[in-house]
Amino acid sequence: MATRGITVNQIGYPPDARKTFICTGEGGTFEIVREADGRIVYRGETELPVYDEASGITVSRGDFTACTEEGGYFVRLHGETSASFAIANNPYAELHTGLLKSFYYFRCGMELEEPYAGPWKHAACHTAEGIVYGEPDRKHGSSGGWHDAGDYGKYTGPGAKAAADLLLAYEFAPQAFQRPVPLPETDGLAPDVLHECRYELEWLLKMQDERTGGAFHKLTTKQFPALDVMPEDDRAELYFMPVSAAATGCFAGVMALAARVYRPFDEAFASRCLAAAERAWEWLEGHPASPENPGFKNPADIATGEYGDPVDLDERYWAAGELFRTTGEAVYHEAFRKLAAETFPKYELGWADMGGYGTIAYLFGEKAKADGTLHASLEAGLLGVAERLARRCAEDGYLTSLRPEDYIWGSNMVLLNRAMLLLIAAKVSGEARYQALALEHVHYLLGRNVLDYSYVTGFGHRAVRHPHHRPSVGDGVEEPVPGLVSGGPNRGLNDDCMQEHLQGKAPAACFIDDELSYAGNEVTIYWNSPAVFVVSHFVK
Ligand code: G3I
Ligand code: 9MR
Ligand code: ZN
Repeated sequence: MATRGITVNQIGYPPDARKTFICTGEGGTFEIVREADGRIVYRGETELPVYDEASGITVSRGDFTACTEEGGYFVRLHGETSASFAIANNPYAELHTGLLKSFYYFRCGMELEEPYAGPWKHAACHTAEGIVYGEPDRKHGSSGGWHDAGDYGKYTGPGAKAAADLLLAYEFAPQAFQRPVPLPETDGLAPDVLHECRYELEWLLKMQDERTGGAFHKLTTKQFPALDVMPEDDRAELYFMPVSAAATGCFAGVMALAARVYRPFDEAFASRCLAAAERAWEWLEGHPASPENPGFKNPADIATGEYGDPVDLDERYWAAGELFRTTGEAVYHEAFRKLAAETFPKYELGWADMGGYGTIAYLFGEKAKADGTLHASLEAGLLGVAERLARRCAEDGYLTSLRPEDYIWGSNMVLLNRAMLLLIAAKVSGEARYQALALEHVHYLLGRNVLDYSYVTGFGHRAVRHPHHRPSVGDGVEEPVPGLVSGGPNRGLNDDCMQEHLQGKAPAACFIDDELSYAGNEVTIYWNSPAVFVVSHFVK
């Protein structure tokens, strides 16, 4: 399907939202046409064209906010048409369920059965014990959890980020999780998001070294299997790689968060999570942060994702903040205040920079218990970041906060993490415009971008179809597993496929829908999880 010059959110827009399409070039008089009967429901003029640095082209925007009647539509301009889209009361409900369901497809260690998985069913995988690296005789149960991405590794930091996003999504926007996915565990008692997340948390608990309380950095085979290998056919030995402070910090953070969220549903599980968090905290106390510690590095015989992170202050800060919020204990407050005085990013929600989770924990914890000065300064800092993002949105041709330099490996996570921050800022300040800007980021993800791609498999008229995702490549099913967020444009062109096809492209155009492009078109749990968080805020 050819790229269209007129781009829209290919799913659609809520009636009361600002509605904009973006087209390449000069624009002019446009029409909004109702699909059912070809009737023109609105006629307007595009705004003055602007040069979009990230895309390397001039674009024009057309505003049709005035159209509020539910229905299917497309944009027509100079005889060209856009993809069709809906104006609907709850347009993202199916998308939201699809994004959440992707975690079920990422599950490791159990059979994905046809009633839930449809054609993407497969046998149980990775059920063997893992070997503690360097201790060939020490083996442990290692099954469960979610595969990280297009590969079958399971990594503690990325798993903690993904689970945290889902738990926070539920805390901030519970209304979005009322419908069953459904999942094998659906019981009508706890919402499915908590069932899904527990699948990962139970695995994460296995990543805590029972001897020391530290968390193993990752559990993977030595090499990546070939691209068409189904999970159940990947039978190489699995290794628990050494404990790292970064992994232990975010392990403590997510377990303390889980203890709070699961308490009303399952007291015993909540207590297990809290005990695990406290034990990990003790490990951190016994292994203070040091600028000399380079963090985890792959040993010479290990080629899977490194997820290296030499700065662990942010993970410690998250752990302290979350333990304080959940327990109210002064020791964690004291630790948090000390860590807050150190210099590291406090508003990032990535797999490496996790300070934002600590800040959220402190800002949304019991205010009466907080240090007023610190609380106010973190709040002001967050709103300062949101203001900067808002200014960038105003400068960007496609209305997102991404600058040309932000189109890196996993740029769609940059996009979605920014939208998360804007939504948090909207909660903190009560400013609805931050929420509206977050929605502009969703529009980009779903097709309103220079490539006219919806970056979510199975959602939108021109969705990516060839993700670097082993099950999608190896299962013999034509359609990829649905609901997966692709990494997105990456100006670094860090794989051979991108190198071959994308030389000289503008940052936002550095993307190819090819299964060989692992640096642009892979999928991961921690690109899907901020998407769930963000879309939750626009679902009734
Ligand atoms: O942050 C810097 C930025 O400041 C700089 O301008 C830019 C220039 O290249 O680089 C940015 O760093 C990039 C970093 O991702 C950002 O998060 C690195 O170049 C880039 O190499 C790095 O890529 C990571 C990639 O692994 C390679 O290590 C991705 O974040 C990470 O998502 C990805 O993770 C892989 C796992 O290893 C294995 N499993 C699949 C997964 C997804 O592809
Ligand atoms: O498939 C791997 C993907 O999951 C990783 O994100 C990526 C970067 O670590 O590596 C991919 O594996 C490639 C390897 O690095 C180089 N040879 C080709 C592999 C893809 O089949
Ligand atoms: Zn598996």
